Amino acid sequence: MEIGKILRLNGGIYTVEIGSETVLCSAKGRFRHCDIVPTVGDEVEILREEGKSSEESGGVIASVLPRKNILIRPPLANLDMIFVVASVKSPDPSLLALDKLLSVACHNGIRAVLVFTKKELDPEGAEKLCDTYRKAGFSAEAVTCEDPEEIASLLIPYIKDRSVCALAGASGVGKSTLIQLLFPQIQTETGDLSEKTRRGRHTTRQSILYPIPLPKGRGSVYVADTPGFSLLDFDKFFFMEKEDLPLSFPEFRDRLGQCKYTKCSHRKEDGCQILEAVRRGIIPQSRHDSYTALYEELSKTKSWELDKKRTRK
Ligand SMILES: Nc1nc2c(ncn2[C@@H]2O[C@H](COP(=O)(O)OP(=O)(O)OP(=O)(O)O)[C@@H](O)[C@H]2O)c(=O)[nH]1
Ligand SMILES: [Mg+2]
Ligand SMILES: [Zn+2]
Repeated sequence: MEIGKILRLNGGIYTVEIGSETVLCSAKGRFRHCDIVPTVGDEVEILREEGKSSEESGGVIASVLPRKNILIRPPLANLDMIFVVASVKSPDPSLLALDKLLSVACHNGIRAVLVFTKKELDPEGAEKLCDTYRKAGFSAEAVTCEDPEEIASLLIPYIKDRSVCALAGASGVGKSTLIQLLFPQIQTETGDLSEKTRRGRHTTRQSILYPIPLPKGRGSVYVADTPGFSLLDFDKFFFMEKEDLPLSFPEFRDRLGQCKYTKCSHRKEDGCQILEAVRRGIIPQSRHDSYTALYEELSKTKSWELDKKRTRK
């Protein structure tokens, strides 16, 4: 049995990196009756199929090794960090979608760094967005594809040796463009937003993990390009119990447990320390607005629904 890493999934066929080769693998019916779905980023055990070259289906995924973490949307396993990408304009950022993604990352123990793209379209707006998120305790950078050197100098330091990182965000914000500018040896699909559908014409359709060799045989880092979500899809995606939500807002954490009521939901209660921090401008208003919206969304989700959605592919 050999161990490999899933780099992509296309039409039911997995591309698995085993040492220095890539092998196409199927998962057969093995996983149909359990909650585990082999996912890009997974470490897997592979059974080679005799008599077939690696370009054909060269193996079968026999098992998925224990995961550090797993995201359902975008579907990715074992992430060390995530660049949460939004454009300052075209498309306009949805802070709610951004905050939801940040919440999902924090909940799963994945470091999140914000990247605001297309800053040349609104430099002031870009700075304001960075300020908001830095105030909330995140790292945030504003970039433009017109300055690839700046992109590299700002973003590369976040990518640690041998780590797995992903770019995620709405469709058309420039995730594939960023990867292309950071790592010119990689061919990603990038495209204009079509006027009609507001989706990228060469939109990324699946999560793909690109291995990027480090110099002097130090191994690789892995960078994942992910399909941009349309906001409608993302709205329907539930992700945790509402009781866990406050913990997934890093700027809330120090104040939790200090409210007047132990069961404070931090929305409108008297003596709420979170609300007090919002009033004093310490916690950005937009972050609290997102918190309230997500809390209400999660309140409508029954836990059996959450389980179903959590295990759904
Ligand atoms: N003005 C401007 N346009 C940019 C910038 N970065 C990317 N774009 C354009 O934005 C469009 C979408 O870029 P992509 O990289 O395909 O976006 P994506 O996030 O990968 O989109 P999906 O694959 O659909 O999720 C392309 O036309 C890019 O040329 C930028 O800094 N400024
Ligand atoms: Mg893309
Ligand atoms: Zn409170």
